[in-house]
Amino acid sequence: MSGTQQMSTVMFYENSAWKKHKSCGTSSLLAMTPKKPQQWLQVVGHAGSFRVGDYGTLLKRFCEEEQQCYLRLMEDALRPFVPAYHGVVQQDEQDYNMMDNLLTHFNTPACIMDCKMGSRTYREEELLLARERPQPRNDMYEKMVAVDPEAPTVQEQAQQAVLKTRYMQWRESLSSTTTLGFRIEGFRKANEECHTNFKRTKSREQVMEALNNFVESNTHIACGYLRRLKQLRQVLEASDFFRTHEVVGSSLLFVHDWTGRTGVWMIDFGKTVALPPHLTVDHRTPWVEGNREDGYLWGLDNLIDILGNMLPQT
Ligand code: I3P
Repeated sequence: MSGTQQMSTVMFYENSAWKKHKSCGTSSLLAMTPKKPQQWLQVVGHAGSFRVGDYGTLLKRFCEEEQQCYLRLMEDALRPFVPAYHGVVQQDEQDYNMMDNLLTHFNTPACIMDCKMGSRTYREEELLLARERPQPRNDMYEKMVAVDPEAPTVQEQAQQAVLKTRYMQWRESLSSTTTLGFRIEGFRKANEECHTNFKRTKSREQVMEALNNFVESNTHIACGYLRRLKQLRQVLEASDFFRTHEVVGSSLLFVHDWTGRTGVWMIDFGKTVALPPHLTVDHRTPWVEGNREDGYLWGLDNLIDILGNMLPQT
């Protein structure tokens, strides 16, 4: 089901030329190999968004929305479930948000997985913008036809371009985002194999197969993840931050190593915004335009359920 990519396609070196510069994109699943500080690996997300910081920190290209989230999260019950935030630093005239490198306490090679949470991966304001000022994109059209040549409409074929929101919705419905409220973006296993071909991983069975592959059918690891996810759910349900924010495009980063140590953290808050004061969301109610629901907890419920079903039933 999932394809295997060579690491050379996703490995970056600190001094290599960065191909893409974005000020506010989400980027995930990045790891630094501690024994080789110059060597980076990034399995999914925007290339060029990260740098190694000093003292076990990670520098992520500055994004004000993300900074605001981290500042609030440092004061919230969710603090143990996000990387510690250390402020803004500048390198080569570029600002970065500095945070803990979550892999510091794991043995190498650590196994890492990125799950994008929620039933929606674009903000409501992006929809409004697409209506007011449509900007069809050829790169997204190309990505779409590479997966399914039949997917574009006649008009999109004529334009050789699709709107970003249309592309994002198509990605959601192709994967488990729409059916389960989360999707696997990619993972790296202990043997350094990277799996990133999950665009069509949609059913519970397919997701379970991929998760099993990631944990290599190790019930101790699966159990560790399950425990941590249940703790996270409890804290999310009590968190002021969570109650008052639309959490879109955010991921859960899973890490384990050969000792059996496991951890899960919330990362990527570039598209997470505070709700207007009169509005609250429960993160489980289905989204209709205007209600700002993101399906985050619905996705977490499903993830917990699937992981639980991978363990021997008692
Ligand atoms: C990308 C993915 C990213 C999105 C990016 C998409 O698609 O949806 O989440 O960035 O948009 O291209 P894919 O995974 O199929 O490659 P944002 O979450 O920051 O919107 P972009 O090309 O505008 O960066």
